[in-house]
Amino acid sequence: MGNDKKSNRREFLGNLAALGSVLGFSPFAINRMLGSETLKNESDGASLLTTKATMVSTWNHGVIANEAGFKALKKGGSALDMIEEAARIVEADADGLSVGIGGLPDRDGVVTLDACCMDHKGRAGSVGCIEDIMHPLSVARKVMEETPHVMLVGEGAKMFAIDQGFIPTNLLTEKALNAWQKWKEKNEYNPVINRENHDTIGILALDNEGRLSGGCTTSGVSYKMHGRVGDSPIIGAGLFVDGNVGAATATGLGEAVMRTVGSFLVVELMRGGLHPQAACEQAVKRIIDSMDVSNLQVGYLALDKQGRHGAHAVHEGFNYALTTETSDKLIFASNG
Ligand code: SD4
Repeated sequence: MGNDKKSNRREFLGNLAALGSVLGFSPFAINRMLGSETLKNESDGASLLTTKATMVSTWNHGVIANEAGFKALKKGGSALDMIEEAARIVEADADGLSVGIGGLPDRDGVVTLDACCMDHKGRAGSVGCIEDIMHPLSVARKVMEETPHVMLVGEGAKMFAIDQGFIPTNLLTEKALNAWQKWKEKNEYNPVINRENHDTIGILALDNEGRLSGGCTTSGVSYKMHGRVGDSPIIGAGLFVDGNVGAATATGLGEAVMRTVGSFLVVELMRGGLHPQAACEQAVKRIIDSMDVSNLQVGYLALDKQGRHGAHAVHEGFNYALTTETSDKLIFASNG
């Protein structure tokens, strides 16, 4: 009975929202007219209002990632499926010296990967410093869905992946091996973060039901110390999603992001009412105000529940791909 009442009310609000949209009101205006309660689905954080699917992903490889994500959506996938498919295409690209196979190794010549994902219900999964597994974000999703834990690391993460049917693969390509050997000639311990370094992909997606999800997958900073874990698999640092507010992801020097719990900060600023763009700017400012940034880059990317996005970086050079059902763009983020 109670459920009937709830679903009648939902149907009523849904119809009202549809009417509002026919009359040309923006989703934001419709939400305001219906009261803030309608921004939330009481049970799982999904929107009651019809939303247009939107995806944003970091760097140039965001373009192919978003394309894969939208393919998953068209096959009936959720925002989380969009994230996973987007990650897999980039992780499987052996040519890119970054994510998944082909990623540059640590200073000992070992490729170790970090990844995580989070959905609109606030469920999260993560793997840190995993070796020999090409699709760490898919393993992170398994951690989220098949275990009572959030994070598995190192050998335990690899064993879990193998248990789940992932096939161990040599991730060190000849190209990455050559690059590492060249780096070893000088053997300077200085983990490299270029301003246009593409070590990571952070992906945020909103599906047509208003569900938000996010993912982040990386080989981490090149030539890092063996065992080093960056921000990318740390919930709240490299990624944070609140299904009722918005999602954010980070790229750049993980240590700076972890020290300021960057993605959580961006989402909390959106919760306080900031537009995703202003939220990213504030989070970057927090870094600039608290450390020497002359030698580090950090970029934030955010997407809110209304489908609005924003991005901002410490220095110029950070770009991201924005895809909706009708457009596809590669955009340079503001900086400073
Ligand atoms: C890390 N944040 O491991 C990652 C690296 C990165 O673009 O994003 N590079 O610190």
